[in-house]
Amino acid sequence: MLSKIVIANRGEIALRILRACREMGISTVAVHSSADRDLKHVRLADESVCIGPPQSAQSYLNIPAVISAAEVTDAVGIHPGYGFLSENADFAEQVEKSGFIFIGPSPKTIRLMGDKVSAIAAMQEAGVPCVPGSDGVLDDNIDRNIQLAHDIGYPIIIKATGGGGGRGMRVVRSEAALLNAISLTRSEADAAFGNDQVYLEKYLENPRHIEFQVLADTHGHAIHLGERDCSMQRRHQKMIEEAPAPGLSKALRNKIGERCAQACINIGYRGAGTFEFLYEDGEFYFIEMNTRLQVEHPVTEFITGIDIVREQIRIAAGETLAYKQKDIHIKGHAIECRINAEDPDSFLPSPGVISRFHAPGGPGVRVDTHIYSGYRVPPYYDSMIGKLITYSNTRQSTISRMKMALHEIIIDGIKTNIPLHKTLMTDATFEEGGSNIHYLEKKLGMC
Ligand code: MV4
Repeated sequence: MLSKIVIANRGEIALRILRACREMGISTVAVHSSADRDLKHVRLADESVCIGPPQSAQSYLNIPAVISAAEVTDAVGIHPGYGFLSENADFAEQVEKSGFIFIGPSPKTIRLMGDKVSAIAAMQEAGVPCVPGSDGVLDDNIDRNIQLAHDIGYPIIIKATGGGGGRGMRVVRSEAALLNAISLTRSEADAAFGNDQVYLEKYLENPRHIEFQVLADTHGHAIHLGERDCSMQRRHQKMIEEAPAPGLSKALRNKIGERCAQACINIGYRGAGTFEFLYEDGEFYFIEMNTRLQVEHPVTEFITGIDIVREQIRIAAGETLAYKQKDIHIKGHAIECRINAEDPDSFLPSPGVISRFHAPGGPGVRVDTHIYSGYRVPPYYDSMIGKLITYSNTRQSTISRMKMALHEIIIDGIKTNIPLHKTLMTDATFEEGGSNIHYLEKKLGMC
C-alpha cells in the first residue's frame, strides 16, 4: 500500500481523503494556502505544507508548489480531490514524471476525456448511447454546417470541444441563427480554452441529468456502481443529488452501467470515473465523462456500501478491484444536500466566522464538512462548506430523515442555503421525484 499521500485540495473533500488514508494506515500531507491554516484536515494531517498565498492560482493550482511539497515530505502519491488540478492532464503528467503516483487516470485518458469530441467518439466506439450530432468537429464549410444542423433537426446546441460543465455552449433554434452562433461560440471557446473547435448536437429540451459511477483497476477489470440523479441544479451548480435515480428500472440501469464499464476497459480507464448522461423519454444520451472523484460520491457510497476513496487509493497502489459486478447490490435510497455559505435569496457568497455549529446525527445521517464553531469561511474559494447526506430504505423515508437533519443542523454567523433545502424537501414536485434540469431555476424564478 502507499505509505504517504499528499492531499492536493481543501475543505470537506480534503478531510474525506484524510479519513480514508488514516483508516488505511497511510500517512498524510496537507498542502494549503496561507488562508487555510485553520482547516480541520490541516490540523489532523501528519504533516502540512503551506504552498502559497490565498489565491488558488498561486496555491492549489500551483503545480510546482504541490509537487515540491510531495518531494520535501517524501510522499508516494498525490490525491487531487475534485476541482483545482483534478482534471489537469499536464499536472497528472508532471506528477508521474516526478516519480509520484497520481491518484486518478493516466494523463492520456484525462486528455482524451477533456476533449469532448474525442470522448464522444470513444464512447460511440464502446456502444455507449450518445446524442445525435456532428460526430466530430465542425469545419468552416457553411453549406455543410447548414445541412448538418438541418439533418439533426432544430433546436440544436453548439458546444466547445474544450468546454464542459456548462461552459462554452449555445442553443440554436433556427437556421437563421446558426452561422452567427457557430462564430460566436468559436471565438468564446478560443478565448476561454485556447481551442476554437466546436461540435453540434441535437438539443434536448427537458432532460434529467443522470450520471453513472464507475471503478476500473489496472488489471482489466471495471464495474459500475449505479447512477445518481443530479437534475436539481441552478446555473450548472448542483444543489441536491440522489441515488438511485427515481423511476429508473434495474434492467436499464444494468444495461447502461455495463456499457460504461465496457467503455472503461476499451479506453484503459483507471480509478473512479463518472459518465454523464442526459435522460429523456426513457433514453440515455452520453454527454461527457468526469475523470475525478465527484462531490456527490457519498450517495453512491450509501446505496452500495463501497468506500469510493478507499477504492481509488487501492487502484492507484496497483491492487485488483475488491468487488466484481455481481457483488454490487443497490439497496435503499440516498439524498445529498450541498450546504453553501451564501445568501439563500440572492445566492451571493456569505463568508465569515461560524459562531456556532451543531451537526445533525442519528441513523442514516452523514455530514461531510470541515467546519466547526469558530471557523472562518474564507472569501477566496467555492462557497460549498459541507454536504448533508441521508439514507434509508425508501426515498420517502430518506426525505423524512433529510427534513429532520435540516431541522437539527445549526450554522450561525454566516448565511447558508439551508432554508432553501428545507423548502425543497417539502416541494411537491421534488417529493414526486424525477424532475428535469430546468425545474429548480423555474421554481426560483417564481418565488
Ligand atoms: C446539453 C443539453 C441539452 N441537449 N446537450 C450543460 C452542462 C454540460 N455538461 C452539458 N449541458 C447540457 N448539454 C444537449 N444535447 C442541456 C445541458 C444543460 C444541462 C445539463 C446537465 C445539467 C444541467 C444543465 C443545465 C442546462 C443545460
